[in-house]
Amino acid sequence: MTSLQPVRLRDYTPPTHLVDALELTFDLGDAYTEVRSRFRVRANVPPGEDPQPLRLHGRHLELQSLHVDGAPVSGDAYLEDPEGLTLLALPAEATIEIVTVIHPQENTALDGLYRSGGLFCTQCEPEGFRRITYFPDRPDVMTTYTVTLIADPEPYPVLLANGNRVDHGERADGRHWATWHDPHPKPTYLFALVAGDLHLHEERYTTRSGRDIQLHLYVEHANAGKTAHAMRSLRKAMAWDEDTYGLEYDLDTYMIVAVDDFNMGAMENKGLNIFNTVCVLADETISTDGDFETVEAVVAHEYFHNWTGNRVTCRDWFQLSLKEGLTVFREQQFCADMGSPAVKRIQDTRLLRSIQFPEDDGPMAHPVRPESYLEISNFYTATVYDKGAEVIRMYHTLLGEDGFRRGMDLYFQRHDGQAVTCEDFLAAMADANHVDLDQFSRWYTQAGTPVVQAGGRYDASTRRYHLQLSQHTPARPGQTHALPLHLPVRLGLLTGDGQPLPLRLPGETGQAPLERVVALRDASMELVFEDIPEAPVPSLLRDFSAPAVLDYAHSEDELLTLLAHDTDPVNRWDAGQRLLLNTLLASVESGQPPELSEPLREAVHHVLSGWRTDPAFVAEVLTLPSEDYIAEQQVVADIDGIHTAREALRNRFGSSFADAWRTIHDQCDPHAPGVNGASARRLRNLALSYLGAAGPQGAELAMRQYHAATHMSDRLAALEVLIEHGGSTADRLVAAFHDQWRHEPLVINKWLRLQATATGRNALERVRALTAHPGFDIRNPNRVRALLGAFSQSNPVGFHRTDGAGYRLLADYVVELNAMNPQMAARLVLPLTRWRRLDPRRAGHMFEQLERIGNTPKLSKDLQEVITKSLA
Ligand code: 0A1
Ligand code: ZN
Repeated sequence: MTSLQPVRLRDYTPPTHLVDALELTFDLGDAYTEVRSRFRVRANVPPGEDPQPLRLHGRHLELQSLHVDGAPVSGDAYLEDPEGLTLLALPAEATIEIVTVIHPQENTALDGLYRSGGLFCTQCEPEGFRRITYFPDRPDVMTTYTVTLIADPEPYPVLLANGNRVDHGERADGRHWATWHDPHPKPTYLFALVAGDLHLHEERYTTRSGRDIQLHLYVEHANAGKTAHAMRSLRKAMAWDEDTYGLEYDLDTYMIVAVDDFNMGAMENKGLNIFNTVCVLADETISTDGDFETVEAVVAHEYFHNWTGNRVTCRDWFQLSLKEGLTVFREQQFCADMGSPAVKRIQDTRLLRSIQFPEDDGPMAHPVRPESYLEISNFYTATVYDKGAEVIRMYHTLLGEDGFRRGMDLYFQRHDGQAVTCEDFLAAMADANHVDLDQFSRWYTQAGTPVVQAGGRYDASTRRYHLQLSQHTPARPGQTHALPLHLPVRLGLLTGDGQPLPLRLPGETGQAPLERVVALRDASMELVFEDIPEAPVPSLLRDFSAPAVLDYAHSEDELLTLLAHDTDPVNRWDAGQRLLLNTLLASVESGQPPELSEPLREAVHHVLSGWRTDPAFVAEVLTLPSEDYIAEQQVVADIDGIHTAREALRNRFGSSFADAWRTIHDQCDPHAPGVNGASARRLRNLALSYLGAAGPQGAELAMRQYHAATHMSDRLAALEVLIEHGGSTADRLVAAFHDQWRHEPLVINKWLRLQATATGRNALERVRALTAHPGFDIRNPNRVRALLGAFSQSNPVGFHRTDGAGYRLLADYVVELNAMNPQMAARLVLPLTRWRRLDPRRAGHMFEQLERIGNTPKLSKDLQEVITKSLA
């Protein structure tokens, strides 16, 4: 590997030139596309100073012509290199005209202008625009766009770009064209175009101030019947943002286009959102409840970006979390309001612990605002997105609902139309509330998961409870000594039988609150609570009030009290998870089957008896911690021991509570409308999976459910049980399932995933065989994620085979994708980077594959960065 120079935050300099307006013309052809661009630049220097050279980024472009102020530019007036052009001697103001030729048909990286099915579409975030034409491709250069598309009308009747369509027509040669104008200045990464033959689902929406907006959702004709849920979600998101933040949409048309080849979930291009089909299409025959939730969340997320991302954007890519953390937080708030806030918060917590904590503990660890990168595409991570959202949530927790809103209002007031930094956001929050948040800024600059250590001492003679809280953040690569964070700890105290205690601090009079948010700012602090009648049970970091690990030695009794009585649903769930985790870890360590203590058994019965009140919450509490999460608790993961222990506990759960599971399966109504139906199916399918683990009757029940199912959630849950426990009939069902759904790519994704995650001795052979199946396509990211992503991330026993064959298989595809789609390759390789957490034999096999990938000729920057960091 050659050594490349990273891009560093500290080297940031403002743009040398500003662009006033950009006109683009795309002549979209079968063999190639010609891109004409014309823009006016102004040197961004104080009057009297000489303009600097102008850097135009560009990759894989064929330059046809280059004019400045109408005259061709001679070869010695610019420098050309593989990453772009530098114009050396420009006047202070100039008009630049460039013609390039590109080949979207050959663009397998799905970055820039490319083809998906019969469509032309684009993906420009973060640096795809430079694959379209030469331009300052950086988010702090913003301008208005006028875009003309020219294409054959028959294959491409629909021609779309950002903003409003201002003109269209036909040409003498039979081709047609459309011109779009976006009045909002934007950075390149928000540019988009689409051309193709698409079905349009059209509705109208009236904003709170009375503006009439056209909502246009475009899909391929075959998917015409699957757009209702996304459209409904969009309307809800628009109304929610008006109600919650007073934010309205700002163009006349809001467009969404679904494409099946997409590296990520969706993209918030101004007025023209491009979505992965997975995040738009939904109906009950092909989608699970989880899919419906994903569509609602992603549609809302992209819509919310219109203000947090587009109206106020990022100065540079180090500030990515400025828009992503904030938008994920807004999405979380929205989803909580649309469904169950408790269940949503539990899911967020689980995601952070199972994905982000390991990332922060591994070789790719980085702060929410990274300091350097080789390839920015590698930083669309759980840290930037989800820990970033937790950082925003902590402002909300510390400042309260109204204080947070004041900060948001000031942020928009100050920065609408600008490209800004995380400091600007923090300053708006601080200034609007007249508070000092300087220390809080460490959340942006320090990597690693902080540990909050707690210890309590009760003094019966003074009736005081002393709570000691301390924090430390372990060393991370490049960060030996972390400083204390400004960390909100939401807490309460319970009596032994579960009554909440008033939290009176020394000197306080009047009614004491039952819950407090304490700001832990030093390395340690002591809190004293008065009038405490008995040694209390502390409930700490309620609602997961900071993205931290809590280290407090709760006894089993204390956890049982919290599970049964805590007023905070996240800590009730967490107490249950800790009890199960302790049971599982004890079994892994002893090699003995897991023992359910009598009090734990009773507690589970008690939880189960409440299933009618909140089935989805009960399902969360009674879902066992994942194998990965259990492994995270060990220094060296015992892959097989964990699987054995967890399977044994599943079996025990199934048999010990069989009556309750059967009652639930009988009485939960999977046909109830709306969220109630989804919650019912959730719990009912958990019941089915436990019954399946307990014995053959479960498999029979699954068979009946499979044939009776009208909802994909129920069909898939049954098939999953049958694959694990149904013997040879499962093979026939799997084949029949494929035949039934072969024309629905979204269902084929599920079909691949189901087989990739099924355990059993021949998992690897099955996955290998599926790579040759016509339903699999290495060029399609959804298929790659469904088969290879799922196998490597969700089938620990299969993937971590001791002979290293799982690692070899993954590495084979990483190497193949290196040339084809570097972004996908760099994501797919991640499971191999965790070698330090495995036993020497497995670690050795992983290391070998990393080295092998590292030696691949023409290794992409994306992979170089991941491989170098993980071998270091
Ligand atoms: N900004 C989008 C995510 C996204 C990022 C990169 C992409 O291509 C490399 C595509 C989409 C979001 O947060 O929704
Ligand atoms: Zn986003």
